[in-house]
Amino acid sequence: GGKTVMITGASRGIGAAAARAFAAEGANVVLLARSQEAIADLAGEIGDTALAVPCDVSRYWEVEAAIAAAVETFGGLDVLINNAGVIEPISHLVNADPEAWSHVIDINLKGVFNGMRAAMPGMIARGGGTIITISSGAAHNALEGWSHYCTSKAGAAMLTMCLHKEAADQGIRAMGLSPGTVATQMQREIKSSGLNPVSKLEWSDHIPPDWPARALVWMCGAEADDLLGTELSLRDEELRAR
Ligand code: NJP
Repeated sequence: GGKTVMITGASRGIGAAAARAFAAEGANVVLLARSQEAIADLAGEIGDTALAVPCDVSRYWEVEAAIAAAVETFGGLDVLINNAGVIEPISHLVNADPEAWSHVIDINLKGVFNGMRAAMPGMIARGGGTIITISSGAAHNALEGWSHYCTSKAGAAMLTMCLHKEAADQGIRAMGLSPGTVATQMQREIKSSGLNPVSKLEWSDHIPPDWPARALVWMCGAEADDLLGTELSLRDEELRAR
């Protein structure tokens, strides 16, 4: 069979588009998210080469169990896409709810660590693998009301650099993808928040989820090796202009 690709946050948006794109390339896809029904429906649509595993990436043991299920079903894991992420509640630091703030860090940053930590041993044992983490223009720009999100994405970008430093020589291909402003539920939440750093963009100017999905497929090939330890940015000039 083809290679096996695990995608976190596969219930909708960029993750669901990535699942379809990898499946179209002949890969086995392992779909993780909290919404059981959505990932089960997507797996049903893709067929026998898809496995849905309900998982909250902020819980290490759930991620480890999901990887064990992937290995049991498909024989091993070749690619991990750390895509799961949240942005709500958007709020200025002065009003931020402390519990909610750290919950975002638990998903967007600790969740990325959880995926890397759980996937690495098996990948290294079988000669290597690719771990791509979804970054953001917000990793490199301070955006009003987004302190939790910016901090989590900056940390996740650093985790990719650390992973590359420690494990490139063991065959781990670590990279980030900053997807630009993509038409997903997250952007609808941002639009309705009143604290929207890209509010000038029309919905039709947003990148379709299929673009980052196809970029992820390309990044798994040797053509992308110049990107190892760094990230690829798709059209984030809207943020950079601020
Ligand atoms: O957002 P959305 P995107 N455990 O809301 C899942 C980044 N990004 O596709 O658990 C496991 O449609 C959630 O599933 P569920 C962004 O930061 C985006 O835009 O069922 N999964 C859903 O499948 C994020 O890292 C833009 O609720 C969890 C998915 O995450 C990635 O792109 C720009 C979870 C979110 O789907 C995908 O976001 C940018 C958990 N604890 C970066 N919590 C953009 N859209 O413009 C959430 O620079 N999920």
